[in-house]
Amino acid sequence: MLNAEFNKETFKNSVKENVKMLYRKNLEEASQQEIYQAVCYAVKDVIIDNWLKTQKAMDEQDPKILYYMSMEFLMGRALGNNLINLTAYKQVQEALDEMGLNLNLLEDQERDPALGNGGLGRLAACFLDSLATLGYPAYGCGIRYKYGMFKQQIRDGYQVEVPDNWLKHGYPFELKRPEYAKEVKFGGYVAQEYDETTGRVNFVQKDYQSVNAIPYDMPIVGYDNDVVNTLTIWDAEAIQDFSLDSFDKGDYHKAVEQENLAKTIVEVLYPNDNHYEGKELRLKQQYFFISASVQRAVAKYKKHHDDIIKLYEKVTFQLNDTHPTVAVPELMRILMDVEGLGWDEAWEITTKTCAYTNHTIMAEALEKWPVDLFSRLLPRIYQIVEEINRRFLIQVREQYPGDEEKVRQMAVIYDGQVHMARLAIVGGYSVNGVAKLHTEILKKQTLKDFYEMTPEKFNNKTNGITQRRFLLHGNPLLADWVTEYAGNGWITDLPKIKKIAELADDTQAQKEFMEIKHKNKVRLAKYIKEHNGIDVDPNSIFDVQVKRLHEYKRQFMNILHIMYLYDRLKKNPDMPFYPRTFIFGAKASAGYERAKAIIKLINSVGDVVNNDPTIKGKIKVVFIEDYRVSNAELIFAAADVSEQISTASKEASGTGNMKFMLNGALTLGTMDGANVEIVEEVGKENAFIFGLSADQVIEYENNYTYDPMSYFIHDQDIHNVVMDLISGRYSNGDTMMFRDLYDSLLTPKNAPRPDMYFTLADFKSYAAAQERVEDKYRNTSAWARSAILNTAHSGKFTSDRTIQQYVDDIWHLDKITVRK
Ligand code: 26Q
Repeated sequence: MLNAEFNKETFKNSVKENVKMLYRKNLEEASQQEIYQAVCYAVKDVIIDNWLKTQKAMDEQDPKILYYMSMEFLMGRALGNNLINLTAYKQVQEALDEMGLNLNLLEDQERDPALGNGGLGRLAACFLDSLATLGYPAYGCGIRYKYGMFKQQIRDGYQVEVPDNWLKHGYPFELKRPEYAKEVKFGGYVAQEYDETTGRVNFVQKDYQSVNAIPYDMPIVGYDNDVVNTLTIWDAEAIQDFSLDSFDKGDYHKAVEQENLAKTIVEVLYPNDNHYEGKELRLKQQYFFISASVQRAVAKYKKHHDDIIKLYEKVTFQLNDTHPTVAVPELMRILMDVEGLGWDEAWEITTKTCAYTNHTIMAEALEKWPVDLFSRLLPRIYQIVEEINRRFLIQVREQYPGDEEKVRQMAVIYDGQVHMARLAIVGGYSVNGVAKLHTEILKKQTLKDFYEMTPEKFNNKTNGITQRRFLLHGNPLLADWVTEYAGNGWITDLPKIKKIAELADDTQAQKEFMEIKHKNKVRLAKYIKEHNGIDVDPNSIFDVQVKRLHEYKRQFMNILHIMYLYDRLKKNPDMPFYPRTFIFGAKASAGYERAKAIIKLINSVGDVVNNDPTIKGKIKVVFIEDYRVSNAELIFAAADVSEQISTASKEASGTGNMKFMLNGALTLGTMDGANVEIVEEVGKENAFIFGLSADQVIEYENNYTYDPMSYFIHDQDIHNVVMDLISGRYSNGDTMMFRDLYDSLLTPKNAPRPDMYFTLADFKSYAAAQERVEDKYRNTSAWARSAILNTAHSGKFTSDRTIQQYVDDIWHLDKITVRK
């Protein structure tokens, strides 16, 4: 471990040597980027030893291994995080100081590896951190996208997407492992060939195209325990380049096609969040990384075991949403076509190996693939899915004779489409939701029929976050303060943070806590000044909504409320008003026009409000460009108010809510997702809860009884604020600019109903909750007390707890021990 063996002088020398070796420069000549690279290689040196030791321990101890299959890993920067988990952060900071270098500035040289969209991808990253820290043997399996989540620029108030070429300078922590390459086959047809020696019929894919999947390993450093796990991400290379051989055979075209396939398949991450798009390339990506990962897992198992029948005793696959669901038929294929097992044996192994996590109940996110596309791209896999479906429907009809509605609701293949969630449920041993409320909705509504048939598969695993990145690294001042009063046990045992609850009524502690918050607000204000050119007052309330832009998350309601406040202030300049800085950060999926219109609205309102001297700077609206993991750490640390205002029932869990809470922000939110459990932990007097309940929303949706027009007609405040969308007030007189947003509330053109997300229904209760926020903030002591209690009661929301529950209830793993 770096800490134990850490020697400042050795480290300094290593950095100097690396600069010399990599760039033929000495320190004085090297750029910050070059020094950053040199520091990374010095750190990697230390990690490598533990990485090898962990590998060796796994070989010797032969434990059951988890493969966490995910299309997304939103890792964020590695340098700072690795130093934190090596418990070497402060020492390295000192060493660099002595060399006249600043660790924070060097950290800023690193591009965020952004191989994910939002919640689901970041959850995968937190899980890897917790798995390594708890010492569980696990691999993350994903895709090495050439371009990750796009970089967002705001030009003239509009979002512009810029490609994220994160590998431009090379990525110092990755390791290419060409010796573990796997071939992945697409297209062609399936021939049945009689094998005389075995007397069996073999299914052989012919005329296919294939690519070589090349794994790159990234180290996942556990906290202070010498464990280094691995995230494997797959790159694609052409299997044969323009060889004379294929040219001669007239396969020239095929060679070109395969070359293209390899290039396009890992080119870019689909920037959709909570929205399905049935693109062929997306399905290729899914099968590409799943086939490679399953092949590698089986090969690794076979190195130590000759009894493939017991695969599930040593291997388990967790499917992060339905995106990796082809793992089910792919494992069946390998067990039958490669390993020679019969259907029943293969099915028993597969259904004991695969487990599925659902992350959404939004209908538009449910993955369905047209049968023609699916069968053309994956002919053998499709045959297997057909057989899974055929056998499953026999069961359904046996259990519910004559009930064809059940078949409609449950068939894996129905109406010309393959339903991936149904395949994942049928093909696995566990189905879990990501917060209590979410799991209940799955059981009672979305997946009701499956729950009835196999209740034993269903379970809840409330999400969590890693306190190591989101407090220890992101908020060092608060981390030190907590440690001073409660010891450092919280770093690996977050519930220990509860001890600071004893300080909630202590005026001195309140003062210290608020001073730390203030310093973090100054740090963020500086970032905002540098990046937006806007001056914000650290004494104002920092009211923050950062998350992907989606209608159900209701950034629209937030900005409408700001328009309402501004209007009131204009009409009544002397009304009591506590200065507020409204901070937004959000990326909209590139093709999501309404989400983009909401970004434009936020920026337009900001332009008007921020530049209106008559309101004396009492309201500021800031849109932080390119919200991502690295600036998120600064934002959480500086927040007073955490906006978690989704339409109840729509946000499966949320995890930003937990990061804010950990950093002492008070939740302003609906009873949705994990907000319910946050309030349960901290007490509703330490949060601001408003709006329709999930049951009320679902009732409205089922009965079609919601009428936003009546709010518009009968409530003067609502009328005024909605009319301001088309008054030209925020658009230099252009009354059409926000017309679609206006229409969406009252008379939508392309939606089944108006105000799908109940913005007008919740508006007044949101405004009232905002008044309670202001009242409370005026009482500094009361606010500080609640803020301390939020941090104190965040113990449940560590991903360490989540992972331990997955281990206990689903995976049943044993810890590995890595010898010093
Ligand atoms: C599907 C098909 C084609 C293209 C893209 C997609 C796609 C990609 C990403 C569908 C959904 C997602 C992401 C979903 C997501 O992030 N869900 C969030 O998961 C979090 C972790 O469990 C929860 O906290 C959030 O509530 C949930 O919205």
